[in-house]
Amino acid sequence: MRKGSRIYVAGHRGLAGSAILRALQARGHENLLTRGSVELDLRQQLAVDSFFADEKPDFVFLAAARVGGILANDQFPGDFIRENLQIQTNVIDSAQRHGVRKLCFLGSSCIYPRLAPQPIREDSLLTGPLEPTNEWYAVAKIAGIKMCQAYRKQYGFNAISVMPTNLYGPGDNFDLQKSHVLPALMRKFDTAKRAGETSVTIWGSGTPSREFLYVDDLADACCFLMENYDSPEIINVGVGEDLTIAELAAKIRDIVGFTGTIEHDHSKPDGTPRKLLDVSRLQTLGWQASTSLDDGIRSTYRWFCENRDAVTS
Ligand code: GFB
Repeated sequence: MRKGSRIYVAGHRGLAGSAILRALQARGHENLLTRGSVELDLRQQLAVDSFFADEKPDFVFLAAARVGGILANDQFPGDFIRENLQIQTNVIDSAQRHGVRKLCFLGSSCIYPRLAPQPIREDSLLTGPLEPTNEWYAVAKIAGIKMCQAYRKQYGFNAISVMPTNLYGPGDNFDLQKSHVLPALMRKFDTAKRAGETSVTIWGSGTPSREFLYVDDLADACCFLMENYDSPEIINVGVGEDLTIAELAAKIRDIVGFTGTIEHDHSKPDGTPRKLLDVSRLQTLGWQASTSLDDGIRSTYRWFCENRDAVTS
């Protein structure tokens, strides 16, 4: 990517897309293309195709997706499978037909089998049953990976697929029903501290483990891979270590400064017991995450406090 290359970030208002946009701007890229969802509905094939025909981007980061936490995935399976299939099919197909030089597709660690050996290597894909709470989203993302591979094979289209672990950071979704665990717990502890409450309830048993990647590290990895990786094989992006939800809750509680107790709502799902990514392929290429979980949570909490009214209304 040259400084003047035309680079389209699909999903630039989302958690991952906004971080990729920041990373590109910080690297001095000046010819960045973005469209909000009102201006360009990526679920509409004709609209997407005329956008690519008119704007002719050179590079595409496909970070647009319908995403959500464990409950949203479980409650809206039809929306998750349909919208993700629509968005990625339209963007990948139009990108190939209108001469995009390279596309980076963002997947998710939930594409791997529920009980994949840990840490999860890239070759675990399609070796076993998926986690039921998010299989609809996972199947859509697997279709996106396969479409990138098929378009490379048939048309020589340079599309790479990047599999991030659970992301968090500034710009996350803090809706208590739809969000992922980290922003949800941050909001719950912050609300309880400010209201003087004595306990906070978290979902499930607290025993599942998750790995968390700060979103600016993901954006850095995506730029690095756009520059340095040309392969049909998927590649994991993570930090290489995980912790239980109970440990995460205790950490966020301490950073937020809540002093009460933590209760469990066992009627809510635990989801997959563990999903730690094997990041050795990415490390061999020369990239590793640089933000510790403590620093990442602190900076996300600062952002949350500055934007509390907007993100909790
Ligand atoms: O982050 P999360 O919603 O999604 O939940 P997944 C992770 C774990 O945190 C689960 C627990 O065991 C939840 O039960 N948890 C505890 C909570 N308290 C809360 C809470 O207040 N809110 C939420 N959301 N969780 C998602 C997939 O799975 O991960 C997506 O559904 C995607 O498809 C994403 O892949 C990265 O890690 O279980």
